[in-house]
Amino acid sequence: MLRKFRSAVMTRTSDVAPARRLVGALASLGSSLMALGVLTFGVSTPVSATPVQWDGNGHWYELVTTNAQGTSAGAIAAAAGHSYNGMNGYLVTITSQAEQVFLDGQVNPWAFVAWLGGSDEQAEGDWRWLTGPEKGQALDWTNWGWNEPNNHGEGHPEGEDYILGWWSGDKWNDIYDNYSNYSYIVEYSADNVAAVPLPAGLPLLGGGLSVLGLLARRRKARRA
Ligand SMILES: [Ca+2]
Ligand SMILES: [Ca+2]
Repeated sequence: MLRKFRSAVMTRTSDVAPARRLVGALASLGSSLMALGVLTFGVSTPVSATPVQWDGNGHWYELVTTNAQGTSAGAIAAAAGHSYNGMNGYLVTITSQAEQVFLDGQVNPWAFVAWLGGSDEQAEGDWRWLTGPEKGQALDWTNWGWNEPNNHGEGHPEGEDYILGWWSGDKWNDIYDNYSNYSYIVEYSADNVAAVPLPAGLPLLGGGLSVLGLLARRRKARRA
């Protein structure tokens, strides 16, 4: 069955590849993966594998698969909603061959087509990471498939400004934002923590001091 699913992934030839065709394979694959203890929920809801840590950078990675069609923007938001061991999640950034190889072997060995956190939405051909500690940085290392990125965008005049990994083998393809895809990978890094909020009492304290100051000024004004 794994071979059948991988073959469905590998035989796609165009940028408007039939994602729906993959859903059947995905659904049947889900039960097998659960039987293997890989996935933790049924495929009718988002499923995710247990996060796995890579020795190369200490980050953790989690494959999330859902039967709801998701855009790149949706995947970025969804990934940001994940947390693990106190770390906030972000849509994965793959910045080296070693990271790609780890993900291929340990996180997404089934080669689910999955959103990555890069884009050239600001300037065509200027690929940048939108997520994680690398946010705003150029993609120094890439893993584009043959003839990609091609900004093909058939039927999408806005072109192709986002990235799907494992499009062909483990290779990347640029694609339009609202392409319907079913999987993404969440990365967790201690470098990606939320801004430390003000202690809850401070705004109240500040407000209270302002009120006291106002009352004092009023008292003075009455005395004058
Ligand atoms: Ca990364
Ligand atoms: Ca493309």
